Amino acid sequence: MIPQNKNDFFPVLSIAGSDNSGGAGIQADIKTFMAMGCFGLSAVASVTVQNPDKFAFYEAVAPALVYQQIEYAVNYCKPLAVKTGMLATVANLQVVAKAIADFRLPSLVMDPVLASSNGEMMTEANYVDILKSELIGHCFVITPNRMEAEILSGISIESYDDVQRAAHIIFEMGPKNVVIKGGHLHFDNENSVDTLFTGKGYHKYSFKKINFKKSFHGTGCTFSAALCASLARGFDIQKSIEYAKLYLIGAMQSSFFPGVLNHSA
Ligand code: PXL
Repeated sequence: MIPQNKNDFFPVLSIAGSDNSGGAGIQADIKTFMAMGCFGLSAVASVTVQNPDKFAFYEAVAPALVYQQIEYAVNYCKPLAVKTGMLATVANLQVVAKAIADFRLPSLVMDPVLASSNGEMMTEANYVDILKSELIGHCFVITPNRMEAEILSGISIESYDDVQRAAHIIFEMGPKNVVIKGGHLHFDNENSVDTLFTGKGYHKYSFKKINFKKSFHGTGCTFSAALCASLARGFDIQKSIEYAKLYLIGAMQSSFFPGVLNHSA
């Protein structure tokens, strides 16, 4: 067991899918954790075959194997924060909820991953229902994009008021905080606006939009991993969102290949 009394050692755990093309999923998480000074542990919940242009195939990892990966990781080194990404099946949602309760895992950041930006729906039919009934209540923060917020809340998001309504509806499902990411929202032509709802109030994070030749793969994974890393390092939810967004913007601005985030800027 790695000792936990050092104030410069920040273990974090990602339970997510593998992206063989390196930009999203667990690969993005580990790169982000490392760049933000954290030690990345992982449990692979699904394996995808894809590149940024085409999502070809995925297979879920067996639930017992997901549980054991978590068990062996956290028994070795207790994470200060945990992130979930593409869990892929209802059985994996359930086993992750069980592991979170069994091992009392702290500061859960859930990227709900209901669809990938390269087009494929990646989940089973009742995935959303089970996510709502079994996992969302464990979350310290959930980070849906526009489409995911629409699916979770059941409302369509056409205005900024709708963003706030959706955040409120999702909050009622039990997470301590909701962040609706602004990447797919186009009410403001100048800025990309992320919205946090804490139950007490709304906070807007407005950053000037930057136009890139090619859109980036893995921005959602990177944002939630950076948020997880900031929480592990002891920042509160508001500062952690700000740092996560700044990290993502830095990785976009320093990109040296179109569409590929640079984690070593
Ligand atoms: O960005 C969502 C996402 C999450 N996890 C994996 C992915 C993707 C998108 O491609 O491949 C493994």
